[in-house]
Amino acid sequence: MGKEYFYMNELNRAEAKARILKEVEEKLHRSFGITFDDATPMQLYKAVALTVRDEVMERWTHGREERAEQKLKRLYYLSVEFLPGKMLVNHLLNLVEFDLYQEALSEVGVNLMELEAEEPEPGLGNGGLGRLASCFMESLATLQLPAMGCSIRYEYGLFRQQIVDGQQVEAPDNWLEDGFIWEVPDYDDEMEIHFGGHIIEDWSEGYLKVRHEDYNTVLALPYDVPVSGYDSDIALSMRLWSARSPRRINMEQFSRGDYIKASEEKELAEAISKVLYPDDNHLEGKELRLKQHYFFTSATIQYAVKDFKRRFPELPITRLADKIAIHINDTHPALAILELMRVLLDQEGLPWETAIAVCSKVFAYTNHTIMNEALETWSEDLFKVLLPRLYSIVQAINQDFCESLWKHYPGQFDRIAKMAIVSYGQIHMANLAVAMSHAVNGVSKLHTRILKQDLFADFYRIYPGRFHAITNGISYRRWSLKANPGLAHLITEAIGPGWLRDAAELEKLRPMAEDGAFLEKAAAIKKENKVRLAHYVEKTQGIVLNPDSIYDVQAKRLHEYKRQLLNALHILYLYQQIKANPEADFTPRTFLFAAKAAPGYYRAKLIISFICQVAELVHNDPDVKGRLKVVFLPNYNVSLAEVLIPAAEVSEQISTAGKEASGTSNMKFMLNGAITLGTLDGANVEMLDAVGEENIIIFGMTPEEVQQAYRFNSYRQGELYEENLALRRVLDMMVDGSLTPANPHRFSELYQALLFSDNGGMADPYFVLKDFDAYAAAQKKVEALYGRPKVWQKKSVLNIAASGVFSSDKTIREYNRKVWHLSPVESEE
Ligand code: T68
Repeated sequence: MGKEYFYMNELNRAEAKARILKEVEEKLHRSFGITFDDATPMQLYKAVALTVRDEVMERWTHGREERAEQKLKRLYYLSVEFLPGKMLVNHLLNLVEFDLYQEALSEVGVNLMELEAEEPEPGLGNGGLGRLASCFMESLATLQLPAMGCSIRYEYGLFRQQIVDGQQVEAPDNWLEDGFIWEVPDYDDEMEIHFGGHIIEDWSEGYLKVRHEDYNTVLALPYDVPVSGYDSDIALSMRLWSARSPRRINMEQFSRGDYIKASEEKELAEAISKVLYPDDNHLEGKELRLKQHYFFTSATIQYAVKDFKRRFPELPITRLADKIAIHINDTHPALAILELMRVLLDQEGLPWETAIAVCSKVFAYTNHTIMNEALETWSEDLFKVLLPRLYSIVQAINQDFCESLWKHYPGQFDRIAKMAIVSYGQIHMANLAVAMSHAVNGVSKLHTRILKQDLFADFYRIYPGRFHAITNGISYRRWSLKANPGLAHLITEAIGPGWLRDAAELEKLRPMAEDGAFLEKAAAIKKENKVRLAHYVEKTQGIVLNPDSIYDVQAKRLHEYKRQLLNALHILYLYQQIKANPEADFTPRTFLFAAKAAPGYYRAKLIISFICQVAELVHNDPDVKGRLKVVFLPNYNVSLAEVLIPAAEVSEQISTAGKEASGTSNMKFMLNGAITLGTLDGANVEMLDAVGEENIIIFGMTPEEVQQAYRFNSYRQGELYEENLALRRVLDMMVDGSLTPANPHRFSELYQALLFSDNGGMADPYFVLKDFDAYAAAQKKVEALYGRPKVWQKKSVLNIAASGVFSSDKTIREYNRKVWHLSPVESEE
């Protein structure tokens, strides 16, 4: 089966539909011993998913066979996080069979979209970084580039967020509870991972032989999840490693009645893949986390070498880089570099220099952040106990590297210490990754400039050719075809289906911005999406939204630098305006927030509470009724994003300039026709270039101004408070009991942090106060523009038309051209 259905006549279509139903019925029968009529929604979902899986499997096998046959180079994309979202509908869209399945199932009273609600969503990531990895996998599959995504099969994904009494409460995400249809374990590729113990250096034969002894073994069992591409002949794998103990249970202890001890070892081993760390843009040096990183990188490296040898028995291991590329998504998988060194030295017996040369040709590294607290370092003490062999390797690499630096920067001890891989008792993973990769990239032009001028400036001076700017992209079919089918159909109707293969064709929509009938249709679709979201909010929160108000959305992780607080303070400002002048005209506005805070990030959680209290205040005030609404939507994840983003009219991208490496939700909102209200940060800058300044609302400090303010310590927060009456009134509301009369001090910490420096840290380091006026003025522009619906619509369509440059297909082509050099799987016609 496949795309031929596109061109089917009615008779064939009827046959195909009957065949689908028959297959689903058989699955119900065989898997559950049940018929259509008696099946529960979960059983039905599974039966349909199994039917679809058969088709995806065909492409999976085909891809594997062709890659072997054509002897192609393969990419391993290592990422400690993936956020693939639900899969059933996406596979069907990629197979170009969605309509057929939908029609077939509706004939028996089953709604395909509702069926997907039964599918667990794998929340194996925190935010942008994990979602990017999944967008990349889908584009790799679409472009038929041989690749495998590698990560951890966390038994518990990112926590489920509930809001209880205006506060975030975390619940475990037991996503595997009812089984996961799409995963397939591969027992043949189980790997042994060694922790702890000690190493013995043996020079008895005239050269160094290293033995690792007394280690603990954990087994890594891979589960493969297929990734389909749009109209692609192949499917790729996301390989998720799961930890198992080699010893099931200690029978001796068990028979002595020591039940707890008997299973302790097993539980300790299995703890490694138990749960995803819930921090984004922040890293704590926890032992379990280091174990996770080594666990999946070691398993992947061992598998990659095994696969190379199986596929290319004729090639020496020194040719590894001709046949594999390894990409490390941020530094979390950077241990892979040391692990490959270990394998090349200790197992393959390569000399040191040769091993270094092979490694440096294999690895490439993407940096996703310049935030200091997110830069990964490990204490030497922890590292040497847990990974003794890797420790001796990293020391030796560091020594060679520092010697080579000495030639470039003679006598400059401070500079060399800053660039060193091991210094002051810490191992600096970013320095390791830059030193040992042949390519390093930032995720937007601005971010890459900052890497070159600031974070990695000393490296850039020595290795200018190693650095690349490769702007992030999105799997735009999921974010249109799946999330916003109405808009996708309208686009296809206007410019044909070519845009689904080549996002650049979205440019053809430009003339439509002058076409009144088209604008009306686009507006009607936006309205439908707003109504769809309103239904969702009413059903899940019991809150009624007004679909005629402006939907203004900020959906992303909660972090101070992303400045959800600026948005909330501005809402208080609007509130005060209404209160001061209740009879004045006011464009009704709905502010929607969705954000998870890391459970240990106290201030981020306080900001969530603050937003919830602002929502309460507005909700309970009769003067405000019908004009202002604030909603905090709990548990932001891929599925919620698919409902929220298509309904947005204003996209809030308001991070402090220079802090957001790229952002990717900004691109999704743009594709769905929202107008961006943003700072000159990350990819916003490139969105401005693509769409033109009249079609985006940019405000606030420039990255240079932010830099200057830090450098010269010239930010005077107190003066702003004294001089700006409107701002002062808003800030005072944080502490005068307006929000929480019973506990007026509830938010004083937030207030204090904006106005007073603390422990040497500067007050308001993200310039919320400084940008407040500019933000309020920009919001005024939004309101004025919304009052001219035709003009708004036109800008909205121009945003959609310009969003094609942010397709992850384009990003992946760029990575391939600059970094990986893979050839696609050729399919015979
Ligand atoms: C994000 N980073 C960037 N990190 O913040 C965002 N951190 O600007 C960018 O668009 C995106 O990456 C993709 O490039 C993250 O999402 C994390 O989630 C993370 C996870 C673990 C540890 C540290």
